[in-house]
Amino acid sequence: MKLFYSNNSPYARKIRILIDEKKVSATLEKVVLADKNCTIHEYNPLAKVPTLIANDISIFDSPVIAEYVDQKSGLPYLIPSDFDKKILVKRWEAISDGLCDAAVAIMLEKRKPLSQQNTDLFEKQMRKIKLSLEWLNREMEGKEYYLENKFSYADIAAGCALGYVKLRYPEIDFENEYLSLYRLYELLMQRSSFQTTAPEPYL
Ligand SMILES: N[C@@H](CCC(=O)N[C@@H](CS)C(=O)NCC(=O)O)C(=O)O
Repeated sequence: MKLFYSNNSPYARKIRILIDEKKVSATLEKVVLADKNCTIHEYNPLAKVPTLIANDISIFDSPVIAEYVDQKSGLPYLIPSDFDKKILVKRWEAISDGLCDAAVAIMLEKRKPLSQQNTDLFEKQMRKIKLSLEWLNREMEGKEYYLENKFSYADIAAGCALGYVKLRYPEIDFENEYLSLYRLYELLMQRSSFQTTAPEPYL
């Protein structure tokens, strides 16, 4: 299988971490989305990363790719097969991805000339970020990992969102405002899969 990813994409980082954690044999191809010669649209009409090529089809978006990679790579499964547990993990992924969506929306708006920027958008998206962080933090209280205190794809999804929010908003004081998330992120960053995929400033 082949994964197209870009350096700081939090959605693609989830899959890179999953591939690493599950020791999947895959080719990782970095693309630069802003590059005019980027050919990602040939594999994904939405021209987004991550995109996975496997068994002669392209697979997107990240929640679908994660299911595919986890199922095809065998034990240990990081997305539980038990339906109720799986829903817990997938809703964590939904909040985490939504957190990233809000952070990306603000970043794209900031790239516009000042006169064209929509200040209502900043407020609306920032509220989503704060409420989601509060929500995730509450759910993590008293736990080491989210699901049954065992490392799972829920932690990967939240960890990637936290990494991205920390990159874009270094001023957020996680240790004082979201202590349970702070602890989770510190724990995750001890894993080599998180260290080798950490987002880089200014990319
Ligand atoms: N829901 C998608 C989001 C993927 C996404 O938006 N990726 C960004 C990079 S962080 C992208 O490819 N943007 C290019 C574009 O929207 O044209 C997923 O989870 O895979």
